Amino acid sequence: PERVFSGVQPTGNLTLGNYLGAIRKFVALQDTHDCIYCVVDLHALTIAPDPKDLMNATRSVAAAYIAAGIDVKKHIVFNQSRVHEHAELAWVFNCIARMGWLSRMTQFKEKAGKDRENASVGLFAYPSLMAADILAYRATHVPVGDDQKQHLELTRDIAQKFNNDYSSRIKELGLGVEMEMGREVVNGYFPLTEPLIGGAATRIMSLRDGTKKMSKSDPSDMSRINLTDTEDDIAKKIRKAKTDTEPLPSDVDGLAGRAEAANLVGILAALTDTTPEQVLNNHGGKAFSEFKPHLAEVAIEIVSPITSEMRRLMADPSYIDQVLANGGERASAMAAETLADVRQIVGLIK
Ligand code: AQP
Repeated sequence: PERVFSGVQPTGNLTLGNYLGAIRKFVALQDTHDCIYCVVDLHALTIAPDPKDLMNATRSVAAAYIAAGIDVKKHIVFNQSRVHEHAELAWVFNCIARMGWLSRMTQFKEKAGKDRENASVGLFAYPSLMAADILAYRATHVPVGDDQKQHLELTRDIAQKFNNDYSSRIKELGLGVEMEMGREVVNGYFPLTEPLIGGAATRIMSLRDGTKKMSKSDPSDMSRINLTDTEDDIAKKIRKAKTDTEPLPSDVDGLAGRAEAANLVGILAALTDTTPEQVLNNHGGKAFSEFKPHLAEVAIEIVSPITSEMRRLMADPSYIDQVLANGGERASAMAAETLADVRQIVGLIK
């Protein structure tokens, strides 16, 4: 069966990038898949957040999931730290993953900066924990933005090495299925998870710099649209978004070398579930002074109902806490089965 897992870090205000690149896709997958959506609070510890901010941000991501339309009865929503199996499996994976693999992760290089010696071990080992999040549920598909592609490849590498290293043990215990791993056929326990990266919103860029990802941790609030922004904030940020002075081109080839223009076109395409081609069919030739108010109107129409529902849910977080507790119980039951198998496979007595 196809099983979807994904997560968002509670590390600040969610952006339109997180919504279009991830949460909107989470919602779309609900009808066809069994879905598990996590608020990855253990991952957020890598930036040493203030404890109260972390708790608040954790509830806020859960509120965004619910407000965006995730059905918490049918699917599972919970916070990562509740299910101790994530941390346990991450340790096993730390012993599978190689230093070289993790050293090549561009997110680590970016976030650690120049002072590598001073980066936390947690930041370095982040992708092992992410692999554990996914594989604790033996998820087959993970909807993410383009920036997470490399981490997903690492998840596959970890699954593949685990399956190879323990192939005969997995067979002996009758816990695996035959899988093709490179040129060999082995008895695999973990699936090779597929990323789901697609649509117009794989990478929403900063409103101030079309070459940088829109990110919750960007120091400039004008660089992003937050899911908590007011309608006026959204209109202002789009009005002030950096652009060039040319009108919009009539086809996508004309967007080459125009990163900011391409970004605004991509945002409208993602918001309206169309393509940049279709956006340019309708808006090609228009000046930004005409295009931006339209984009703002559409963004407000989609974001505002989510913002107000998030605000309503956050006013009394008891419902959110109940959702997280209930989701945590259901997730625990599933992850516990995986860990029982893994303990047997690797030889840990319980
Ligand atoms: N700009 C983006 N465009 C498309 N998708 C994006 N995502 C993030 N930014 C964009 C996707 O959102 C999901 C959750 O991200 P995360 O919070 O786990 O971590 P991140 O990718 O590091 O996101 P941020 O906003 O950039 O956070 P900070 O600033 O804390 O590092 C992922 O699926 C991601 O691809």
